[in-house]
Amino acid sequence: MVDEDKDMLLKIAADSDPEKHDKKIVDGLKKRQLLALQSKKTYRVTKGPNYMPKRQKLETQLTADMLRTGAWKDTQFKKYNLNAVGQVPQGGHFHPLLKVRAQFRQILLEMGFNEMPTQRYVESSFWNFDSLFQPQSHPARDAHDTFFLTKPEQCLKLPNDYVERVRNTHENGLEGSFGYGPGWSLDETKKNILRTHTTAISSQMLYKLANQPGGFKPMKYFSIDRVFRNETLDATHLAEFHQVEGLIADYDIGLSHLLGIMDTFFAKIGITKLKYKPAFNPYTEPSLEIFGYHPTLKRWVEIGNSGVFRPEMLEPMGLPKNVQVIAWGLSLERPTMIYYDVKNIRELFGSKVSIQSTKNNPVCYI
Ligand code: FB9
Repeated sequence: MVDEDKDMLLKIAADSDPEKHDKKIVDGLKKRQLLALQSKKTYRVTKGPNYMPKRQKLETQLTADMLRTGAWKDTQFKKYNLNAVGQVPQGGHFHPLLKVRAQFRQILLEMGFNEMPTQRYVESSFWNFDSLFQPQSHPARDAHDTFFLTKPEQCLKLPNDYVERVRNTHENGLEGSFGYGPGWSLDETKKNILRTHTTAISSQMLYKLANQPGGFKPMKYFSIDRVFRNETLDATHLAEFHQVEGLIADYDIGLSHLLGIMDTFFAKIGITKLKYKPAFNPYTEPSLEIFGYHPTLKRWVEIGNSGVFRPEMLEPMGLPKNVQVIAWGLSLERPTMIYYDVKNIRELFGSKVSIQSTKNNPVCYI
């Protein structure tokens, strides 16, 4: 090694920073292995902003006591970790009623029925009873069976010309029927109630169908929603239940079409053996109670009610005389209790239902 190299090596070593010197000279010395570079990292520890002589537990909850006493001012809180992964939810469970409602809705949609807008629980007595030709003296209209509202006690508006036709039909009937005689009350018809059946909506939909631009067109409707009855509560009855209702409005249809559509619907929910028993509804004639032989219960079960809407209901709406409407109804709770082997309806629906897991549903409801 010549003196010049020695001098340069001593300068570089003294600076301990080769980048202060000519890169070509440094690379030449490295290449001749006269110079080996080593990097050294050093740290200097100083007190940070959160330095404290003693480890202090950081609080994660701001409590009412801290706020009340002012202790929050001297409390160190842990910073939010907004990147933390949340707890994995333990999973929830659709309520059995909602699962059966979804199944029934799918069946009816596939059968070509259109869902009615039923998201309103309060109806006037007019739409719930009078438009269905249910007499104002009918016991079902009594406070023992129906929930009446006090505020607002009366509905605000009704289609006056239609109301007049309904009044006339209630008092005088149509040709071939006598009606219920004089005394029909406008005050009574305007009383607000919690609807006792979804047929109150069916009636409004049929009225709209009769008076739509272009006139009547055949339609199939369904609804699945809550209805309210002032019932005596027991293991199978609450003051409310979910009614499932289907109806078909078309030219020249009747009882045979009704039997056919019910055969199809009930077969799809697992009941293929049906029997019918003549019954009475104020708004349908003929009316039929429906019985089905349940394959696992191995017995006949009452599964619903049905009928052909009366002309005294349809004609005042303005429907053409050769249009008939057939309809049937059942509840959601009964089939659900059977499907899920629920003995007491209070286990299924109402304020006492546990949202914890049950023997049928190992996870809680959502
Ligand atoms: O749901 C009822 N029973 C039922 C239905 C399905 C079922 O499925 C089996 C597992 C496969 C099992 C049972 N019922 C109707 C019959 C009885 O439970 C009855 O005691 C209770 N009824 C309710 C009303 O009670 C005050 C169920 C509810 C009911 C009754 C009639 C209608 C709707 C719901 C109707 C109607 C109607 C009639 C004509 C035109 C339009 C609608």
